[in-house]
Amino acid sequence: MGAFSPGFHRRRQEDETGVRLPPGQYLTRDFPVLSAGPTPPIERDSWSLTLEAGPGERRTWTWQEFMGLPQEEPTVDIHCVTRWSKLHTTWRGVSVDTLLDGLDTGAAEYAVAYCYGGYTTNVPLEDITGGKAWIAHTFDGYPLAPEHGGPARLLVPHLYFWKSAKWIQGLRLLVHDEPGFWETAGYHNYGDPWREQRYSWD
Ligand SMILES: Nc1nc2c(c(=O)[nH]1)N[C@H]1C(S)=C(S)[C@@H](COP(=O)(O)O)O[C@H]1N2
Ligand SMILES: [Mo]
Repeated sequence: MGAFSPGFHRRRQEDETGVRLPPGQYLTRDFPVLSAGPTPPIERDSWSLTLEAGPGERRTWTWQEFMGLPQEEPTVDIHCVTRWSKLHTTWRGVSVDTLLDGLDTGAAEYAVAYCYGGYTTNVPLEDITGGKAWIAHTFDGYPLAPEHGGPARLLVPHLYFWKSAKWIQGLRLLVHDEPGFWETAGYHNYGDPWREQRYSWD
């Protein structure tokens, strides 16, 4: 008999409520910090969020305006490419749909999230619309900690967590795809954890 029974394997792939994990992931209860650079200091008073949808289609929200938008409280599973997953995480924030509401997105099919500190990441527009992505400012009932992207981060839980840009400053909608920081450094352009799209060759 092998050292690992099928039962053991199954317990590693599911949490106590039977939720399955994407291939190659393990469960963690803590919240690791993964940043390509230092945490940028950001005051809420000088923070703003910008949506660039094309010439003449540009919206900016101050912190107060942003917090005045309709808020949602998603509970989602998150999956980091370094193989940890965290299930049933609770957030509060504004749906990207709310930011785009009434805006003419024209021929745009892609988006780049750009951040205080310079990080960028690209996502197809359809992956951040239709209730699939938020600009989150609260985690587990508390204001999002600076090392986790506070004041606010993008949350795109159905893709690997590097797509969830911390310290988000804006979203730029594009007609052509424009790979971001990790995507130009060998990570997969799309990053679906269920298809294990970790690196560009996956
Ligand atoms: N601005 C910015 N956002 C970022 C990163 C970064 O370095 N800078 N790292 C990404 C990566 S690789 C991961 S796994 C997650 C980590 O988020 P966490 O530190 O809150 O766990 O943030 C993503 N968002
Ligand atoms: Mo990551």
